Amino acid sequence: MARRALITGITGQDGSYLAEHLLREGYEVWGLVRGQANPRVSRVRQLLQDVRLVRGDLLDQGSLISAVEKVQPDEVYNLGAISFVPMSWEQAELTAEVTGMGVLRMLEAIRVCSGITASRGAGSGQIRFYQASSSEMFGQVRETPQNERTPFHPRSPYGVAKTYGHFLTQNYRESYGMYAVSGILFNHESPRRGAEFVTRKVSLGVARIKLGLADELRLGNLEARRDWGFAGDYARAMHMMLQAAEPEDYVIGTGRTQSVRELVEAAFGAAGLDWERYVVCDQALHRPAEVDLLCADPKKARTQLGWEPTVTFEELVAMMVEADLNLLAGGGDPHQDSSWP
Ligand code: NAP
Ligand code: G4F
Repeated sequence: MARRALITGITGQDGSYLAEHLLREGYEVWGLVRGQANPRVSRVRQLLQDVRLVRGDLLDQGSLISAVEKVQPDEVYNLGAISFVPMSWEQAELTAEVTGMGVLRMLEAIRVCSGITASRGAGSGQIRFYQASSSEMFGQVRETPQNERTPFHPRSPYGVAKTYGHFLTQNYRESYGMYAVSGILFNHESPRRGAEFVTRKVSLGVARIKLGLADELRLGNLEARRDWGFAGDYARAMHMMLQAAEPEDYVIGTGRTQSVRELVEAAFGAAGLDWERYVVCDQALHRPAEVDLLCADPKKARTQLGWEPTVTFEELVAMMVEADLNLLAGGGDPHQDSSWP
């Protein structure tokens, strides 16, 4: 019988790549979707026709219990979150509820449905749980590069909520013997990335300027550095983590770091444009507290899981610029578009 996976955040970037990967691996894939008329669900229905959908919300404990009871998954991937860092200052409480408390509700749903208590721990054949932890937990970094033992110093309500979810996942593993792991993933991007994140904002900006649809691109802090990889590679890592004999946490990243300025240079360069003619620095886009430098040490994932990234930073930027040139030249709308590449 096919193994069954339940994914929260199926309408997001990572949910789509993970669902594709698991379908290729022969899984029966279920996606949790929220709302009574969520417009992003049509995107999932078009791209991922073999994915089954179940209604539920990370804010609603009962709905998660019902979803786990209905799907009877072998693996649960908790990707659902308020994931845009600036929004976490504007809606800090909602971020804590979805991105932080949502992890507790999902773990509780698994625990209750599996009949696990402190005295009767999880046995073999239990549901395996993956939590989408983030390099934002490192925040004001204590060392570079960052590995699984680097202390956390989150710099946003989002980072704090992720840190709660991370420690809670570890705690359920230790308290109940559950197979619960966190992937500490560094920034990963693709042509399916939300338009609010800097890589996609830049690739869309470049495409608009190249096609004569805009004449400037307003950005915030150009000096921040990130370790950017391709989302498809990172979805593969999530699955690999849940196949390991022992439940452990892993850092996933490329080990290279680039500044936003270097990203901009590469993206405009890919379209044959000089960025300095178009980019406007806007103080209003700076954050109350910035994460200045992220750079992964993914050695553990490489040696224990055999995971390697396959797409370089330069290839990723070129892929995103090309995809957005094609999208906009074809009259597509990145905010409405229901056909993902
Ligand atoms: P994304 O594109 O922003 O997707 C977020 C998903 O969360 C969407 O499917 C959204 O569904 C869902 N969601 C929001 N509120 C929810 C709720 N109340 N109940 C259930 N689902 C809800 O994010 P992503 O880039 O794919 O990232 C996936 C996960 O990895 C997130 O947890 C993110 O924080 C984490 N992460 C991402 C990165 C990265 O670089 N991409 C790095 C580290 C960690 P709707 O369509 O219903 O809004
Ligand atoms: O693309 P970003 O918004 O991503 P950020 O804040 O690093 O968070 C992403 O990666 C995390 C993993 O480390 C995830 F956990 C999280 O869910 C999300 O996927 O911003 C990247 C950098 C920041 O330093 C920001 O200040 O780009 C800088 N930046 C400069 N101008 C900008 C802009 N960011 C955005 N979004 N928009 C700008 O105009």
